Amino acid sequence: MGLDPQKTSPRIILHLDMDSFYASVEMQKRPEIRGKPVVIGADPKYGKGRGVVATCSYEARAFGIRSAMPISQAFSLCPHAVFLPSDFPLYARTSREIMTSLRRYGFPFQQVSIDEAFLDLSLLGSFSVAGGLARELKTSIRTTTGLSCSVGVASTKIVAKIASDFQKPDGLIVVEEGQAASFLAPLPVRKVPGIGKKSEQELNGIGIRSIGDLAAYDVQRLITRFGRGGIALHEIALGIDDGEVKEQDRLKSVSRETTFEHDTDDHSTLIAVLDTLIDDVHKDLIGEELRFRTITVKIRYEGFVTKTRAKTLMHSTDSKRTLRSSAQDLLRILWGGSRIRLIGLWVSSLEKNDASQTTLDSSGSQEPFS
Ligand code: TTP
Ligand code: CA
Repeated sequence: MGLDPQKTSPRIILHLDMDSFYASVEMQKRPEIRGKPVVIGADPKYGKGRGVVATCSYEARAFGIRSAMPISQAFSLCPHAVFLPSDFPLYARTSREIMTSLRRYGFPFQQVSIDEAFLDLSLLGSFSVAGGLARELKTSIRTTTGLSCSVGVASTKIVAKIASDFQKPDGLIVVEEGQAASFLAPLPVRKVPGIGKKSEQELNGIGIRSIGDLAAYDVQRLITRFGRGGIALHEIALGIDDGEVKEQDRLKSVSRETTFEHDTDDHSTLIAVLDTLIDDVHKDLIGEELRFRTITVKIRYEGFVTKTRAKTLMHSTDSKRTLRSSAQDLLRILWGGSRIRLIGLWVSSLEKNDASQTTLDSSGSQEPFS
C-alpha cells in the first residue's frame, strides 16, 4: 500500500449579509430615526398607496412588516413608522465600500447581491481561525460604515448562507465540517434558499416540515415528485453542495422582481408595481453608472407558467422615460389579463456610462413621504 489516503483539508466558506440593508443605511445617515420602525419603498399615501415595501428596520418587522408586502398593508400595520423612498445611489456607494473592503483580504470572493458576498477561507485551514476573521470583518464594517451584518461560516456555500440568516441581526454562526446535517435538521424547509411559500406548502403536503425530514425522505420519491430538482433538494438537506466561490464577471444585467402576496389581475396594481421596479432598476443603473440597450419584462401566472418579452434599442441609454415606456409596452404585449403571481424587469447589454451622455431625468427626493 505505502501511501496513506490524503486527508483533504476542509472547505471553509464565509457568507456575509448586511442587516436590513437599505433601512440601516438610512438610519446611519439620519440619527434621529435610529431605533424607530423605518420602512423603505413606495409612498404609503396614508394607506392608499400602491407599490411595495423594499425593506424595513427590525423595529418595523416587530409590527409584521416585510419586504415585498403592499405598502398599504405596511401602513395599516404601523401608521407611525418612518416611510422613506429608496436612495439607490447611496446604497450602491455603501455596497461598493463594503465589497471593496472584503475583496482586500485577498481570498476568493463572490458578491451575490447588493448586500451579500461569499469568501472562500479554506486557506486558513481551521474553522476557529475563520471564525476569528469573521469577527474581525464584522468589526471593520461596523467601524467604517456604522452598519451591522450577519455572518455564517460553514463548509459549503448553502450552509454558510443558511447560517448567516440563523441569528440575524448582528449574528455570527460557525458550523464546523461534519456538523452541517445536525445544524440543518431542525430548521424549517423554508430556510433553504430557493424554497419559497409554494414549494414549502408542497413539501409540507407530503409530510416534510424540517430540513431533517427532507434529508430522511426517500430520494426516489422526491425525484418522482420534483424531477432532477429532487436530488438537489435532498443533497442540500444533507449539507452536500460543491458550489465554488467564483468572482463574477462584470455586471451583466440589472434586475428586480416582485412576487405578489396574492395573485392579482388588477391593472393599476400591476402598473404601480412595474413603476416601482422601473424606479429601482433605474436607480441601480445610475448608481453603477451604466447604460442599457435591452429591456425584458417577465410575468408569471398562477401555476408557474412564465412568459418573457424583450426589446433591444438601437442605441444604449440611461433614460428612465425610455425604460418606462418600453417596459409598459412589453407588459401590454405580454399580459393576457389573467391573474399574475410575479412580475420582473431586467435590463441588459450594459455599458459603462460616459458622463457627457447622461440623461438627467431621474431626480427623486429622499425626504420622508408627508
Ligand atoms: P435582503 O438581504 O433580502 O434584506 P435586508 O438586508 O433588508 O434584511 P435582512 O436583515 O433580512 O438581510 O435584501 C437586501 C436589500 O435589497 C434590502 O435592504 C432592500 C432590497 N430588497 C428590495 O428592494 N426588495 C425586496 O423584495 C427584497 C427582499 C430586498
Ligand atoms: Ca441583507
